[in-house]
Amino acid sequence: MSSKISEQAAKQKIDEIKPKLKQWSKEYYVQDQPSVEDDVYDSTYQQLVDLEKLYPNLVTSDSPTQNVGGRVLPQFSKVNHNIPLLSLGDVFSKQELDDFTVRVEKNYPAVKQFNCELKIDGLSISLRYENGTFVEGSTRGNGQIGEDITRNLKTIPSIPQQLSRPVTIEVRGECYMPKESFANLNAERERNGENVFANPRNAAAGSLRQLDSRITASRHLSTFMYNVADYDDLKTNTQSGLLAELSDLGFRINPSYRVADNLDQINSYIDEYQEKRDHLEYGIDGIVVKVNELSLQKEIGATVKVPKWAIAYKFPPEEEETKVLDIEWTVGRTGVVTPTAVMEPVKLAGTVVSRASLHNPDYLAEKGIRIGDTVKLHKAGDIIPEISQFITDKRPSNSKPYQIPTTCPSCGAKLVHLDDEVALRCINPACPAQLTEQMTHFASRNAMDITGLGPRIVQQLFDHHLVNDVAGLYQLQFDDLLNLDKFGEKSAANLLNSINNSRSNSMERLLFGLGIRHVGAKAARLISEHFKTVDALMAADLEAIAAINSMGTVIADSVTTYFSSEPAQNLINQLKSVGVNMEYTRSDESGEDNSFFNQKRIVLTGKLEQMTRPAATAWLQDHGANVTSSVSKNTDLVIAGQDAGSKLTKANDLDIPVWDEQRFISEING
Ligand code: 3BA
Repeated sequence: MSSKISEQAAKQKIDEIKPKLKQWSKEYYVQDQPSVEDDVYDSTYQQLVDLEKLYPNLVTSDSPTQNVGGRVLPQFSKVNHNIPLLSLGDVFSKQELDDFTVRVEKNYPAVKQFNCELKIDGLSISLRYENGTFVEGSTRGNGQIGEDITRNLKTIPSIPQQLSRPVTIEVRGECYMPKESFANLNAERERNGENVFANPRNAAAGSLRQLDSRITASRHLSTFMYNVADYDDLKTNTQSGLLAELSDLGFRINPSYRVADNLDQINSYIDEYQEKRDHLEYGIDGIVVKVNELSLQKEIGATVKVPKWAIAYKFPPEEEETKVLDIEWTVGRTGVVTPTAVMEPVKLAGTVVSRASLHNPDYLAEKGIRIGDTVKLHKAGDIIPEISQFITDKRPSNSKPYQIPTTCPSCGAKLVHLDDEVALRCINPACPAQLTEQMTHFASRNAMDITGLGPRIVQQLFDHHLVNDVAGLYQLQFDDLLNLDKFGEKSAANLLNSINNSRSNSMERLLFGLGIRHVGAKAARLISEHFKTVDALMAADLEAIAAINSMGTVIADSVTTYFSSEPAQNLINQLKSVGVNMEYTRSDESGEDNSFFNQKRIVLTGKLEQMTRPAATAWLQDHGANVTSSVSKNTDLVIAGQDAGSKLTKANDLDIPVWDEQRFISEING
């Protein structure tokens, strides 16, 4: 920064910077949607610090610099880190990594080994234990001051409440959201018209900063610990030994660490995990290389902010250029209208990609994407294709700004924004797209499980005016169906048969099938188990529903709102009159309660080859199993596919029965 800048120019610049920093801070903390990288925030913040130093009279009390700790949310109490959490220096090429190791080895010839670790795409946390008991957990914050998130961290299964020895210790590590949970969470948020998280790290951060820890609990977070602060009783003198010791104490550690004796071994570690990263169940954005010997770490020391004995090598981003051919708008079951970019297919991180969600009109407008634009595609959290930017100078000269539709692509009704939602919605209750989506959901496997009633048939039923709503399914006649495309007597009979069978489904299937906002299969089951009949549920008040298994008010509110609406009441009456069962009869359902899997806690891990993971999960849940994501002493069975990792190791350690996929399949086939 030039010290010659005039006071007037400085003031102008400050006025320009402050709102930006405030906006970014809000995006980062409140909306979990940072629009700029951390280093942009940091350097802009530094600019402000410099300008204010130059002209102290320009410092105002509302300046972001006057808020010690900078980006700390007010709702959580602050935690002072007695030993600060440093940051990691990073490099982006193997040359720079080479420079790092050469420099270290030159200045400290005693350095012989480096420990290589995966760099988990998560959020740094610090956990304090007194005499073996978990007492306080916090975020990294700015390294000095973090937020007290103890209550939320207590909901994470991999964080031990009690260690194996009564030690007083503070440990640091990464809290992350597995890729699968991230994809599921974003898909659900998109269906509900909510903002999606940009990556698993933001999703983890957002989940940890919930004021209601039940929400944190529902987010399937996990942890890997890798560092110890403030502990004199270490039995090891190496980083690799420390990881093993942390594991002994009861912490979850990432098993993929490796001690390297030279740069070649570091490089092969990098190459190996750059290959493997797509198959890991968590996102990594690089690897961390640390001097292995703890005494040497101490000797080498740190600059103000970063240790000089460790460095992060960041993987080059996997990006591909392609062209936007079209922007499609689809109407979901709840009326949310979402744009999808359709592109020329490209290969990206192992799969061919041609579509990427543009989430909502705000997002689309913000990115400024137009049809015909050349764009860069990457995968958020390594799995969800996303447009990262468009390349302005490749924009065709005749290109026009994209016009966001104002009417529903399905029914033509005017689209609206509810409250201050970013989502655009069609609120026409008779919108055909919504009705077909609702019916498809109603018929789906975890709902009424009507085999043969997929989206194409549903569409035809509406097109032929054979149904108006899901109750209409139960009045379909054999002859009606014969008019459908590619429908013979056999398929008509089969469909009628499965519709007929669904009449006697237990209540939780119906409740889930109604598609009430926030009521997933699990909530539907808990509610049905509790109230036993739809009538009892409809008569229940919000508190009674919220109290079930501490379900909370979000779901309860949604349920009571739904049943208080007239169309919903009419639908229930019609379903009753066509003979659909309204009672919880689950224990009577054949094969379920006496299924081997009933009430068992089961963990799936590794790659399944003959069925997808969601299909296996659905099957197990249908047979009464509780499918969980982490192995503990309460786990009854682990089903391990190919390349199973730490969960399998843990199951073996805990003597938990393990099946391979073949064994599972033969059980399915009876
Ligand atoms: N190792 C992040 N810092 C890490 C202990 C040092 C460190 C990290 C690391 C400073 C990862 C900076 C924030 C911090 C605890 C400070 C890792 C990872 N080691 N494997 C060397 O997997 N993301 N991050 N966290 N102290």
